[in-house]
Amino acid sequence: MSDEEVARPAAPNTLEGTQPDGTPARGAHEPPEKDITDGGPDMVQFLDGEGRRVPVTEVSSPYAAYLDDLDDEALKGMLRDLILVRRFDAEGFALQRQGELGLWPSLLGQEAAQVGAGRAMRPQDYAFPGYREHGVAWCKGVPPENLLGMFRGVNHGGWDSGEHNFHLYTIVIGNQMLHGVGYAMGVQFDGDYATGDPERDTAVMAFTGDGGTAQGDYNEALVFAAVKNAPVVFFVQNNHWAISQPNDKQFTVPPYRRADGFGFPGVRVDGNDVIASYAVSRAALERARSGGGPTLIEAFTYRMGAHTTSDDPTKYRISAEVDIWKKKDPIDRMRKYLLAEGIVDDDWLAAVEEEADELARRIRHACQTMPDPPHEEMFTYVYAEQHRLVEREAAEFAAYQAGFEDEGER
Ligand SMILES: Cc1ncc(C[n+]2csc(CCOP(=O)(O)OP(=O)(O)O)c2C)c(N)n1
Repeated sequence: MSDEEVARPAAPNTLEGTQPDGTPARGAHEPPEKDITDGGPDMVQFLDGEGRRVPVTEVSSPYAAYLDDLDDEALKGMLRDLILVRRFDAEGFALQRQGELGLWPSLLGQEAAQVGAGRAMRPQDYAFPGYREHGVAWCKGVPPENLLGMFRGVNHGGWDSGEHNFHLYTIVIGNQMLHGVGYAMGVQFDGDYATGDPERDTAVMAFTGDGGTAQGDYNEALVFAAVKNAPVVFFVQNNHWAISQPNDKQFTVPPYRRADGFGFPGVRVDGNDVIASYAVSRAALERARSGGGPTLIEAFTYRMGAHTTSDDPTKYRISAEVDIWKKKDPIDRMRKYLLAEGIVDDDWLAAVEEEADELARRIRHACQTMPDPPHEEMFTYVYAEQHRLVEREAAEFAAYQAGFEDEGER
């Protein structure tokens, strides 16, 4: 041990040394105090951590029929989605580290929850994301490179929400739940639900994290959805942390059970099991489209990386917890399942890896060559129509810029 190490005082965080009250802290490699990796008997699951089909239970049986719709091509498509989305996300992270993006919120570990939900949606169904829903965006057909613009600071969103039925990312926690319910009520006013026409009937899916469930907006949205019987599915990705705040700082009753108090069903699904996420989402979306009203889905999952590239989870999270979740990896389990069933083989997997490399190259190039927008453009899309305040601000900004031109002439 070097002199420097001997002289170093115990770190004042809870991972080593002592806690603020003087008691010894838990070591980084001790097991978590309580097992947050077990979703309990209410959780719908079809594939275990090893990629084996688990027997259908009373809890999972209402959803099992939806798996019949998944032929080999659909299953392969889901695994391909998982692999490509993970690769896209890793490239976003790398681009941030290389100074090409200001920030990146990684979805590492949450791919299955999102791909399952995204694949269950029909083209006319509308998604309202937070800022981490890259997998849903992928399934809704948003070009992945377009997700980078806002994080690069060159636009306010980067895609046409109406074209993909995928709203712009929302940074204000929980706010998108209100947007989603508002849109769902619009669907009701237009009569675009419960007609029996599969091309017309529409549902909305609004996504948030566990932290979002503590927000006022979230709770207001659920009240409105319930009393209006709106065609909306609330999809909570319980990734166990809201930045540094664990679940027990956010609720005393888990999100899926709180749905009961609002007056609609809540279901907990294994968010690392893509086919379970798909089946539960299909059921909830069909219920919404046919006039049955809202459902809350809690996808029990884990944020494997940092909250964003600005965060350092080693300051508040013990690594033993992460190690347990690594064994529940959503891609490993789907890969094992499809290999064991003979639905994919090594050649197929190698081809998808090659496709992932190509995707990474494409988005890197797109990111680095994104043009800087004219400054005036920041005023262009604030409101759908002309707005006096925005016009005044734009004029003030133009005058400010013109001041620099004068300076250059002197
Ligand atoms: C209204 C509001 N309050 C606080 C923040 C700061 N903030 C950004 S992310 C975050 C935690 C969100 O956690 P969670 O909802 O679990 O989503 P996750 O990022 O884990 O997916 C907070 C508090 C914010 N963006 N908006």
